[in-house]
Amino acid sequence: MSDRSAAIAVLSRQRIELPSWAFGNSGTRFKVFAQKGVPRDPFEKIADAAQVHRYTGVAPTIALHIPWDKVDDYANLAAAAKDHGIELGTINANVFQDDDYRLGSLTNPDPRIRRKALDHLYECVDIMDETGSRDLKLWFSDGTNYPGQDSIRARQDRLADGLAAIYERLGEQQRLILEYKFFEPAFYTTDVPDWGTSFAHCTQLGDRAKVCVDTGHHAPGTNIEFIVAFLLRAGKLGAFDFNSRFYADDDLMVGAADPFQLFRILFEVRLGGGFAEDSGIAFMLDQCHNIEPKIPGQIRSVMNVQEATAKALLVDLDALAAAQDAGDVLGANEVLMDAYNTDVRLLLAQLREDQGIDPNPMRAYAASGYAQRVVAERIGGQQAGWGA
Ligand code: LRH
Ligand code: MN
Repeated sequence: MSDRSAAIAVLSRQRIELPSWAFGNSGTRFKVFAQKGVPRDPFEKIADAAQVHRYTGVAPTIALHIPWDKVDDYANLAAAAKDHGIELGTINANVFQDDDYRLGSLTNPDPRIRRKALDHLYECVDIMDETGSRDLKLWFSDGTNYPGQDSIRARQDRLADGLAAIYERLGEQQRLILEYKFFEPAFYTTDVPDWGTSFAHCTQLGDRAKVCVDTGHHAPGTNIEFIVAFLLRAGKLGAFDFNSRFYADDDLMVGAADPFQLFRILFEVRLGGGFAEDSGIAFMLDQCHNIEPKIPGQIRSVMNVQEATAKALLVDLDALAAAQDAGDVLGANEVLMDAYNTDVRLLLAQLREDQGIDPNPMRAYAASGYAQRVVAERIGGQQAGWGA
């Protein structure tokens, strides 16, 4: 099978999960800009996510964030998603927006606060039981701002105890995905600051604990594809939160700031067997469209992942291995750059036609009139947002 037909096989079964919060208003500490037509509840977020799947064909699930997407009946929400042709995906816990978590959640010196945080995580697993979701994604804003504020070691002990308790609660088919981030909102220590800390905790917990690589959560200059290669080799890569950044956790569209980095990351995913149907890796977007329209922003982001994936799949592995074995440094680099410099947009347009969808998703969505319709319909009510 040529690289091209193998690439088309992988691309046709690619699945990219969308973040519900990308459809709500978002911003920075300076301003959260409200946009007309933004969803007011999880049902409208699902309707918008379904538009992205309708025009890309590869985004059939939406990740929820609790309590941002809290509803009385999650089975009803799952049914609404099905009516829109998509499904509910990863459940994201939120122990970073309550005054009680000022000094931490699972790592808080106060056992009463640790208990409160754990109860929220238990509630999230209850929700997974209702939605049929496989993954509980945990990101902890926990950390300190000043040296001496708390014991780094004691906080790790508390974290390990809390993670062990929630891991114990998971069902056979359920997984815990532990996300790391090197700083913010804490500015001295962060309790899960890097892949090594997440990897160590996940290894201690067991097989159903995996690491989440958020591409915006590394110190500048970090070689993320090395981390991906290492975690794949160890069988501990569980998920990606795709986005891009020029400076910090900018949460910009994936591939927008550094398309070459995204290509290098996805090439390591290919080499590590991450595109196999049973790899179990969740490819998710985690972005905020602070100033740009949100649904087209998600469509463009999905297309950026498709394009980087296609280029990674077109690398001539035999030629690369031959050059590497021969110590031909420039030859090996050229093989990779040839694939990266390949224009794959025609291949993807053809794939979409074969899937029975418009070859140009951005143009098709713009022509659908959906954006104008929701602006006209969604009058009043409380627009969704981070509510930070
Ligand atoms: C933290 C994070 C995490 C989510 C949040 C929306 O920065 O990446 O994945 O919970 O963004
Ligand atoms: Mn994230």
